[in-house]
Amino acid sequence: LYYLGLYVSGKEVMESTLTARDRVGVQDFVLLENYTSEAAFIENLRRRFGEKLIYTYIGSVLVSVNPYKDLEIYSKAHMERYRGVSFYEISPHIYAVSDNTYRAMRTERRDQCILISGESGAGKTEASKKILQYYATTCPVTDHMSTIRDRLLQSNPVLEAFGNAKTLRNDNSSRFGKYMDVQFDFRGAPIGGHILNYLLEKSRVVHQNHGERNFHIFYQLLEGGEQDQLSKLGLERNAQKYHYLVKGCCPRVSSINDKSDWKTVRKALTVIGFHEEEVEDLLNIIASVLHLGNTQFGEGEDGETQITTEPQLTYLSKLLGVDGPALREALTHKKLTAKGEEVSPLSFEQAVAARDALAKAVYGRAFTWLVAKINQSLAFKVSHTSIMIASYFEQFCINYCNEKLQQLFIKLTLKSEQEEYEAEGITWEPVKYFDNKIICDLVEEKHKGFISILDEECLRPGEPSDISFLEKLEDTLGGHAHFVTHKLANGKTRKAVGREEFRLIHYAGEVNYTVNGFLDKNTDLLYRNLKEVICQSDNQILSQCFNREEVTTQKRPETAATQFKNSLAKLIEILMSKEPSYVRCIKPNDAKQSGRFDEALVRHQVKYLGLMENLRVRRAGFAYRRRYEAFLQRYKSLCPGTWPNWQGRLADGVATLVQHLGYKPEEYKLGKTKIFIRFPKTLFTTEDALEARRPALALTLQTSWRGYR
Ligand code: AOV
Repeated sequence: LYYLGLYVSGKEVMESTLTARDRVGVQDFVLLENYTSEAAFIENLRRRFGEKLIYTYIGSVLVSVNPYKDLEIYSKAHMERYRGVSFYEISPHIYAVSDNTYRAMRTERRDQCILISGESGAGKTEASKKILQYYATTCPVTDHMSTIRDRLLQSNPVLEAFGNAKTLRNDNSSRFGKYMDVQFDFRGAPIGGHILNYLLEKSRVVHQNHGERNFHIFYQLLEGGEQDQLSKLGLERNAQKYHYLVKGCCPRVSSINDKSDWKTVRKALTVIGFHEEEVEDLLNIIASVLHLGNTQFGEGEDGETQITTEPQLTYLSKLLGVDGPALREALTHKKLTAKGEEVSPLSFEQAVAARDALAKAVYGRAFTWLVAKINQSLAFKVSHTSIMIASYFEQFCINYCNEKLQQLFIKLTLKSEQEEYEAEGITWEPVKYFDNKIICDLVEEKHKGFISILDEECLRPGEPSDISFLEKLEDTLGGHAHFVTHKLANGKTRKAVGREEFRLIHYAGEVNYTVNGFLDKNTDLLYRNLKEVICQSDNQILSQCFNREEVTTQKRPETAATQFKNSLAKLIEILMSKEPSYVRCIKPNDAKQSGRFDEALVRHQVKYLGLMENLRVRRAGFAYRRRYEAFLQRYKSLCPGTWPNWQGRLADGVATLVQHLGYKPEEYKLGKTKIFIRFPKTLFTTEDALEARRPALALTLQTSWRGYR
């Protein structure tokens, strides 16, 4: 009965996959006849997308296209369907990846990670939430663990409130990099978690582009906060009143309900275990950022810069828990070195910049504190096998990050292919592919790489500027095959690159970057005297975030790019120690609309996600592989010698079967546990033969369905 049941389970799937392939395409790109054709690849995606099939595999890599609407494929019943089932038996799904990863962790006892990549709005955050929900629902739990599980789930709304914002590309865009680690015990129950955050887009606190918003939490507090709470914070229930909230001219977004989101966040903070005082300190910080934004400067009688908004200053000193006069002094004067007491007055522009720097620093560090706090609540001391979920962002940094991940990805895919061939005793045929190490080196190499040059320029005495940085780049990198500026070797000008731009030729394509703002963003300067004032704060969160050590040391803080480079190196190290699975997310259109498939946009993503490269490596030798028992099980009815049950060795059974089916020697190879099929056509012919026989068989099989599993 078991066998028959398995067969039925196969049939159910195959109807929507292999035999209906003209209509819905193939469920695994390795089955594409013309696997090197990008057009065929995209056509397959488009067809499936049209049938609301948003998931497709490349071997074990899941490609996902954002449907921009709720498909009814995430119910508990769906989760059940994917439990304990292997990839090929059932249509592709994020739950299949979740489940396979989970089982691999348990059976192989190796740490796993799921790597989710794709551009902004492609569905990475949603995918990671679906994975978490899958584990939360399907993993065994006890009472204590259900607390951890709830906290894991509740950490999402909190992180999103503080770290996500409405952008042009995504109404709920994560503006920070995030890896989430879930730890499991030997029974496979989730017992802890850990979140690493990096590079929050702090500039958003003080500035937003047109059509974008600040972080959700500000609007949530103003919309949802109780009246007396707002009064205590000196806030009005009107986002329009706050300079930092209206730079993008869109405090309201139709797809977002700030008021109800506030309730969710408040509840989540409690579930995670935040004390009331901590929440209060946190809200004081949020409010102080808004007051900082409304702090204005003017000129005094002697031409000195002074604060012209007294009420703001009063609120600030109260909310930040610092001395008023000291704060006033610090907002209008600067002190650069630790030694000596020299302070000099700030110009108007400098004062504005110092104020913004303070707002960014306070918010950024409070965010880091928040993540640390969530981690404490999820902490489980002993190290255990874990599954990690990751997602990424920001233009230059993200492209560099992608470059690194692509390198790792190709390396690991090749490696695992090679290992499988070896394990199966099949000769490995080398594959040609583009190694993007040259571009990674261009960015990160010591002394002469892009980041080194940037850091050097930032720390240089004199008057470094974005333009002087660009010149330095030209001097050092000019002539590199992947770095281009407007200057041509013959003294002429290249029109496609602006005078304040440079172009990097990434493996995925060319990108022009404007050099403006690179220096500022990299140094992220906060004057010492402002730090000194905040160090004295009564606010518990701030006093933890700004410590005295920092203002007494002579050491330069690490630049943003170097920090990023280091955290990326750490990430790669973590990933190398785990068995990776991949989810590649694709955005079908820029309008956030369901049902629209913009081919040019998709083609671009297919390219820069390296999907064709991936498919080539995966398809290099054999299109398809299947374990003997599964293969035999599926097709044994096609051969009198193997039907109804093969009694001998599995390998012999498969050999008998394929001989009967007339497979030619060059079409397949038999490994130790699997059959490898070189061309999809071979498999399809066999599938069609099976289909032709199906009705008669299916009848006898219906009744056995229940006995399965
Ligand atoms: P991202 O994480 O990749 O962007 P999201 O996961 O936030 O993108 O997805 C953007 C929006 O697309 C979501 O808010 C949903 O409305 C919709 N969406 C995504 N995946 C699905 C799905 N499987 N089913 C239905 N709707 C979906 V960014 O965080 O910007 O890089 O920084």
